[in-house]
Amino acid sequence: MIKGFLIACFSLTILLPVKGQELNYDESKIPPYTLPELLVSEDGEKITTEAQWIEKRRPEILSLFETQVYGKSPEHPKGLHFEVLSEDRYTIGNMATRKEIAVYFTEDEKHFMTILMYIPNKRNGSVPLFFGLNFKGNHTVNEDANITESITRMKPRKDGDGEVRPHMFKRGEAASRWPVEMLIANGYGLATVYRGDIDPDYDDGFQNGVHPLFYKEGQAKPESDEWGTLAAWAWGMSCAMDYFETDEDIDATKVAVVGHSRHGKTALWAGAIDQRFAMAISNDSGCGGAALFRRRIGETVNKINSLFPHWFCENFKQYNNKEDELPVDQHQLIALMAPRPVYIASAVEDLWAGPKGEFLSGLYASPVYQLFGLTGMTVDEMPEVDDPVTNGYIGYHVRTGNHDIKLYDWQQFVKFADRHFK
Ligand code: GTR
Repeated sequence: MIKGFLIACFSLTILLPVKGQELNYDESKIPPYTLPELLVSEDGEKITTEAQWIEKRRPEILSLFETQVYGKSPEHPKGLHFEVLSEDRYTIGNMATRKEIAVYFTEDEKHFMTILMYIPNKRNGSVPLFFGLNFKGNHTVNEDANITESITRMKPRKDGDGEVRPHMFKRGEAASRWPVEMLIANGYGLATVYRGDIDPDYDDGFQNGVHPLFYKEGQAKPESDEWGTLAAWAWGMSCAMDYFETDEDIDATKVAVVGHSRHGKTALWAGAIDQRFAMAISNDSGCGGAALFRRRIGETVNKINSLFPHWFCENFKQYNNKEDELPVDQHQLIALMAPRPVYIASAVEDLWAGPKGEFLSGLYASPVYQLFGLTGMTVDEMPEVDDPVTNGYIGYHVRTGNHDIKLYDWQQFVKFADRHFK
C-alpha cells in the first residue's frame, strides 16, 4: 500500500511540468515538423549505396550526435586492464557460472567498474550475450547471496545528510528486471555493470566518475562538445567490450547492448559509437533515446536538460525549446546501427517516453537498411499493443502497462536475438 503510494508520488513528480513549460500528451497537438534528411549528405549528395552510407553519411551523422547531443568520448585509456575477481560454477540451480570481473580504467587500479556475468553451464563453445547497465548495484539484479555488493557512490541524500549508496538497496531488489534464469535456459549469457561505477547519476559538475581521468592540464569540466554522463556510460560499455573479446566463454561477435529508460538511451549510443556491438535494444528509452525530439510530446529537450543537466553535452542545451534547430533527430540514431539489428520496445502507458515517437524513429530509419538489401521495420503503422513486430532488422513492440522492463519485454528480445544470432 505504502509502496504503491510512493510509486504514485514518484510518477507524479516526473509528470509534473517543469516550471514555465507546457507539457503535451495529445497526439493531435504535435506541431508540424520536418525531420533532418537521412540519405542526403551535407554537400547535397544523394546517398543511394551502402558504400556512400558507410564512408560519407554515417560519419557525418555520428559526428553531429557527438558534438551536439551526447558529447565526444575519449579513446579507451592506455591503462585499461581486467581481472577476474571471482568465478563460481554452481549458481542459479547449478545451471550457470557467475563471474565478476574488474575493468580497471587506470594502471593504478584506483578507478574500475565491476562486471557481473552469468554464463549458461550447458553450452557448446562460446555464447551470445546480453549486456546492460543496472540502476542500483550488481547485487540488486538477483538474490544470489554471493554477488559482491556495489559500493561506488550514488548521489547525495536529499536532506543533505550524507550519501545514498548502492548497499542501501536489497539483494535481488531489481530481479524482476533481470530474468537471468530465462536467459540461461535459452542459451544466453547476461552481463551487467552498476552505472555508478562509471559515473554516478547526479550533477556534480563532472568531478566524480571517469570524466576527471581525462581532463587536460587546467581543465575542470568537459568542453561543450565533450561527453556528458550518458556518453560516459556508453564509453564504459565499450570498455567492457574489450574484456568480452578476451573471454572464451563469450561470442564477442554476438553481444547485444540492452537498456531500460536512461540506460536504453545509453544502449543506443553505445551501439552507435562501438560497432562491435552486434545488436542494440532500447526499452522505454524516450527522449534522447528512441523517441523523435521534434514531436515534443511527453519529455522534451528543455525538460530533460533541466531535470538532468549532466546527461548530454553542454552544446545540447542550445536546443532547449528549439527542437527544429537540432541538426539531427533520433531516426538517425537508430540508423547508425545499420546493418546491425536493433530492437525498440515501448509501454503503452509510458506517455512521458512517447511510444509513437519511439516507433516512428525505427520506421524512418528503415531506408538505410534497404541500402544493405535488408528490411528495417516490416510494418508502416504502429502495431497493436502486445503484438510485436520481430521479422525485420528493426524490431518493435508496445507492451501493456507502464514504464518498466519486464519478462515480456525480455522474451521478445530473446526471440529477436534468436533470429539474428542462432
Ligand atoms: C525519467 C527521465 C526519463 C527516463 C527515466 C528513467 O525521470 O525523465 O528520460 O530516463 O527517468 O531513466 O527511468
